[in-house]
Amino acid sequence: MINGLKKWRLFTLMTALIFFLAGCGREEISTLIPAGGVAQDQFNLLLLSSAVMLFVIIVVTIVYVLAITKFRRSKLGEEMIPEQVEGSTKLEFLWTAIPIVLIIIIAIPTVYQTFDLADTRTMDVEAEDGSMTNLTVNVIAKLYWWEFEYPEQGIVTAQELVVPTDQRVYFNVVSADVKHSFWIPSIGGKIDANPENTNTFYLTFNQESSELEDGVFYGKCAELCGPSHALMDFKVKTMNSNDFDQWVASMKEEQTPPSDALAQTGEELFGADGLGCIGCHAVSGVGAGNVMAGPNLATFGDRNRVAGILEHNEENLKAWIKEPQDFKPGNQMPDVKSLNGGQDVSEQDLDALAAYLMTLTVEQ
Ligand code: HEC
Ligand SMILES: [Cu+2]
Repeated sequence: MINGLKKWRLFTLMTALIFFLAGCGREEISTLIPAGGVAQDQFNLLLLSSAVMLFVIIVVTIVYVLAITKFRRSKLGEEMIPEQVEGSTKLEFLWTAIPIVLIIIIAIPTVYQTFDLADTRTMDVEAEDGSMTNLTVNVIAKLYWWEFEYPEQGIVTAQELVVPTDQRVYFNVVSADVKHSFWIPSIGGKIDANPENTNTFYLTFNQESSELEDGVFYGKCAELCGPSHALMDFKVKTMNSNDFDQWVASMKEEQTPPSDALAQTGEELFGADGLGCIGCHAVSGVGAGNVMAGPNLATFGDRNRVAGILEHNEENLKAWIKEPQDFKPGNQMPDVKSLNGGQDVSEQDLDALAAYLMTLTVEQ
């Protein structure tokens, strides 16, 4: 009975584990399916150290099994005294040397890669015409969202990082408040986002995100930063350099004003004479980082999520505007009622705001 119960428990545990581990296999977010050069290097290190550790486990297990099967007292008799090997130079030498060799096998590539992956010397190398040769993105982490500034291009976006494939992209990572950490599991990282200093590293993106099921890679905050830490997600769109240049160009273009009446009403509500959302949210892609209190919404219509977490549709958008605290406790956006002087905002007005925000797009 006890035995049966134990087996049953083990079975349940293993089944639970299968479901748990099944989550590890998603292309958009798995460190085990690297989609960039840095991720590949990090993954190779992981394989190497796992192989070495597995080797140690196998050898120890074999020795252990041999010891308990071959050298049983019941087999060898009560009187048997085994050969005494205390102080054996040969053995002492072997079990000192083997671990040293194993550690060297792990250490050399690890130390090499640690320095190589942190090598940002080529970051500021300028092309003949003075423009940067490499793309640099300034990442600003905020409670609980991400801002991405492209200083060379003079544009800024939020919640969705857009980068070209097949070239190095350098990142200057800072925080505007508490400590966060920038991590794109299938591409590389993590790197701390600190308020007091800038951390710099690079990543390469090999796969276009349009090939993925969701059309985006997933990024995360990897440093416990507050009640909504687990919701501090961002997305990454990777595209070939032509498409990227196109995206940059349309970010710089002025937004075409909405043509339908509902969205026009929404634009008015959004503005300074309406609810004043514009005081925190820019709707033009041109600009610098760390200026506005809220995410730049110039590409809101192209986003994959609302606020980084909710499915991107008007229902969720309206729910977010109404009560942001319901979705991300502790976030810095006021609810719409308080922006309206404590008065409830009508469903039509929320519809109008949502319709307007959905027209904000730079992708064709
Ligand atoms: C005091 C500044 C402030 C005001 C005013 C403000 N917001 Fe926000 N808003 C924020 C902040 C901060 C966030 C990011 C919250 C987070 O994700 O942690 C945000 C997030 C959002 C998002 C999600 C952005 C995304 O990229 O998914 C939308 C949409 C939004 N706000 C719409 C509005 C609307 C509409 C109004 C006016 C009714 C408004 N906001 C007023 C600060 C503000
Ligand atoms: Cu966090």
